[in-house]
Amino acid sequence: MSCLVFSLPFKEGDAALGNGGLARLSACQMDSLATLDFPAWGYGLRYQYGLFRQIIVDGFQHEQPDYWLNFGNPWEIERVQVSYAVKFYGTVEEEVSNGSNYKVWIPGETVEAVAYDNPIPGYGTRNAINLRLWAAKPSGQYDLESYNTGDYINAVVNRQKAEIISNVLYPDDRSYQGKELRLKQQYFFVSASIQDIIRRFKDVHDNFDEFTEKIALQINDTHPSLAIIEVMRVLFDEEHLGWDKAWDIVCKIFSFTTHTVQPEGLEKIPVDLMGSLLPRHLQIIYDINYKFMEELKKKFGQDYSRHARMSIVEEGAVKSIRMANLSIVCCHKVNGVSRVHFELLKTRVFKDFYDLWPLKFQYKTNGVTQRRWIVVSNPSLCAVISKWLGTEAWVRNIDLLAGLRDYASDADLQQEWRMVKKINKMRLAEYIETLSGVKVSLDAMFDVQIKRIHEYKRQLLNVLGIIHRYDCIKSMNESDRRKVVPRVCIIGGKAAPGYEIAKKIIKLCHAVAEKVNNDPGVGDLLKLIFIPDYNVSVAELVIPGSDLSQHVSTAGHEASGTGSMKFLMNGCLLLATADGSTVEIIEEIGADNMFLLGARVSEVPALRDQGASVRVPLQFVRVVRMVRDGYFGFKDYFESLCDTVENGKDFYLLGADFASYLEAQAAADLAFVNQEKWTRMSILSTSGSGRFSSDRTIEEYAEQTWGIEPCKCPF
Ligand code: GPK
Repeated sequence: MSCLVFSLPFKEGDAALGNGGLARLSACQMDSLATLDFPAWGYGLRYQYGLFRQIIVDGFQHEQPDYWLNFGNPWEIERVQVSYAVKFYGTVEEEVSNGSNYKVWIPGETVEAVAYDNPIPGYGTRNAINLRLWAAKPSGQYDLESYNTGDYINAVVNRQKAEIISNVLYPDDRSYQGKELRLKQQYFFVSASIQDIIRRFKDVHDNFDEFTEKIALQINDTHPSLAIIEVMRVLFDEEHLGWDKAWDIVCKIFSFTTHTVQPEGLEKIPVDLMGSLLPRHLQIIYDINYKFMEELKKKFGQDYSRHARMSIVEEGAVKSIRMANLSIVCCHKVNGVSRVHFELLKTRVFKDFYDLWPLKFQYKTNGVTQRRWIVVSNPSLCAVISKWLGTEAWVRNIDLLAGLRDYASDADLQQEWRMVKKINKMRLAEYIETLSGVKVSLDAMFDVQIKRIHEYKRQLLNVLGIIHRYDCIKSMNESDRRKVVPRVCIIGGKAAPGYEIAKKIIKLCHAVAEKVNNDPGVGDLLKLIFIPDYNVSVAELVIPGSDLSQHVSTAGHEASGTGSMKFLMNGCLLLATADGSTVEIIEEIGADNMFLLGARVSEVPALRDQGASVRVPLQFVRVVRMVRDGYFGFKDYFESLCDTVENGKDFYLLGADFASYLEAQAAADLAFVNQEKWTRMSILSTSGSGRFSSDRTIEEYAEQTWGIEPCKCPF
């Protein structure tokens, strides 16, 4: 039995407080907000256990808890004096005040939220913004009854249970199982943040007249969308502003970004759960929905199927609240995260809403921060860029990177560029050797796919392509073998603990690696490395050391993708489908400077309709057969994995795209042989990456969605 447990040579572990691209995007955006001098704060949960650590035992993923606070966290400031009571359960009662009826929520449980501040300093500015994370603590309000009746021990133990709320991050991105603890986390986060925002506003204002001018709240996917209802509740029930005034404020301050394409990825909360945990919120949701349905009737008459599709309440087997519909109804803007995503929102996912409110819908293509993804993670490249541009100003003004275009064919720059890549490849090769014992050749093309494991991201396509490459090498004569471009294929990513097919893909990577890496007949021509516990620190090491990176989701499934942008900035060439933000990357750097493959978004539905009769190349049939027949062992275990791509069940179209995938890989081989050409493409990738800085995304949000301006620190 082999067991790999690794720690990186860095000073501290990641604060792994998110799952994948969604949270990493926020991290980049916080850096941009601070650097561009915007007056903005981020709110989140201070999980004690971040995303699980992935360890690999005999090629299988196992999850270990990530108790990241073990050695303390020097970057946070605990604000014991900033804490709020968060209520759950209980009943709603009527109260008469000043001759009017009001609802009063009598909670059944109260938990305290304590603030931990994480300052985010901007680059080249005195501005620092705040990421305020909430930790759950027992409420300060003692349950006098149990203390008085002498059940002291139980009373203390029960108080400790409160801390469970912020204990652990749910590791399944985009699957929502209607778990009570998850909803509790969401409301805990939302209630504390809204109380904090309103308190900070009230510190300097006597009434709510300027609330909509001073405050803009961005809902990052639907997870915090209860904030909308919470503001409505506070303004209506507690501040007694009246329904219309409260509603007007809510509609003006909230905007929503959606990050998904799949309708099944949209969050739904069972009504029973909502009614028990948050009884007053459920009433308010019903009231909002009633008014919305009235509006629909006026606009579309008796089109009941349309009403049913658009309703915030889903009347299915399990009656549920559709959090995306709620967010669209209440927010003044709905943003997608790339142009392709925007088109899909308009024509498929939220078509009915787009018909009703076309002006609400916009998109802001995602971006990443060059400060972390070039300056911090690739200091050698940073130095070369600054030298050739004659300035470091690109660190704050990314558009300047375009200036490198003029030197893309310059022999001196090319040489320095290659040297940087070599240094980074050496660093990565050392890491690979320490963790796997495999020595890799620096002359090989480092071909990388690192991201969460999902069927739609098609890591399986990559592995099947590697099997094909292996199969070809095995059948070559000596002279053909001399023409093979050596490859080091690197795959990394975590599978959600309950996502069986994703876990099988990880096992297949290991099974194939075992065979290929130990085949003396293959040697340096092909190596497959699975990097365990992929996280941001690993990415900082891997991305600068990559030659090629893969972003091969089935077209129409990746809302945007941001990993590709990090590779692009680091001069790694992309092998990609025309999906998500890749379509815009093509416009910036040109299709000639990357390796495109696969069906386009518009072609996917027709291919799916063909089912089992879709054209699949023989090579595909052969490599799947090798896996099925047990060529890599674990014959029975891989059977269900093979079933997902054969016999008309290949929903993600691996078979249909396989020939094109192999062609793109062959084109990459050909380009790599010509190092001048490759280096030119690499320089053009970096120089064309400016549009994909989160600085641009944030500037668009500030102008088009929030209506805010930079506010320079006055001292
Ligand atoms: C989207 F809906 C979700 C989710 O639950 N988790 C997640 O990481 C990602 N995402 C998308 O998959 C990416 O395409 C996108 O770039 C990223 O969010 C940020 O928008």
